[in-house]
Amino acid sequence: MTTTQHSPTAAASGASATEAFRTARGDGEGQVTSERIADVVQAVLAGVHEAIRAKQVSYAEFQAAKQWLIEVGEGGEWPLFLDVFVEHVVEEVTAQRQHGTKGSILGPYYLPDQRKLPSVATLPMRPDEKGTPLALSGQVRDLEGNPIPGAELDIWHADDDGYYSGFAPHLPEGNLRGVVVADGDGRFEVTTVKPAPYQIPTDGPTGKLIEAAGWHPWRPAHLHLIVRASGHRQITTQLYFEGGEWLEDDVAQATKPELVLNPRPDGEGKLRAEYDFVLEPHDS
Ligand code: MBD
Ligand code: FE
Repeated sequence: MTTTQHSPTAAASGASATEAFRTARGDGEGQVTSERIADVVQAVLAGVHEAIRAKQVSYAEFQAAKQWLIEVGEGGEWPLFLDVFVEHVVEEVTAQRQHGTKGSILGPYYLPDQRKLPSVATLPMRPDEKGTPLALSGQVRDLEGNPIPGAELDIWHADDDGYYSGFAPHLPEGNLRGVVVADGDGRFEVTTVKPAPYQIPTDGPTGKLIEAAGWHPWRPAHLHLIVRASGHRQITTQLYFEGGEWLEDDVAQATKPELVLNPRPDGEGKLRAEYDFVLEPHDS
């Protein structure tokens, strides 16, 4: 079977991402005052107006932009587009006031309520799951270096073809997703397979824009994690792979040098990587 035969379409994954956002948005809920709306939206519009003047945008270009915006909505690609091109700056602003392990963007493919797993565990996967086995082990600690017993690592990532379960119809529900509960010493060891780099679907409006602009549609291979423990601020982050393709040129600009794993082969066909997480107290 060729990859194309079971490739999820952009529209299918876009619609799923929109649905996932509606049913379970993570951080970011809360009141937005009318003063704040006026202030921020005015600044956004002023930026657009200035770009139109600076670039001398024509009516033909304005209509093409309108057509494209309509298609992004119809394809359900607003979560994809915004998370790829905008979220990294919101994360950057948020991170200015944070301590502990560096965060990164959530992205469009988080799904809550995945299977809870013990501290030493293998993520749910197909019996014939392709890819290099990868074990990630480490410890969750507080800012003083004390272990945090029972901390949760909510993990999700793409498979060896770059697809996410829940957003690609050919994948079983919950594939390569799980919530690993650290032991009494905050330690964990989760086995999975190394994800492939992620390619923005080329058949949807976001992919078409990228192609028309002559950019590339790739994110480096990455693991997504939300690390949480009661009394502590949860960390949304991603881990990358040393030397991986697109690491220095992520379309979503979401990499940080502190978030790069250096996995070593264990001599038995498995890669082993270590990463320790540091959580700060809640509301600090
Ligand atoms: C991804 O897998 C991702 O992590 C982000 C941020 C955007 C699109 C796809
Ligand atoms: Fe991702």
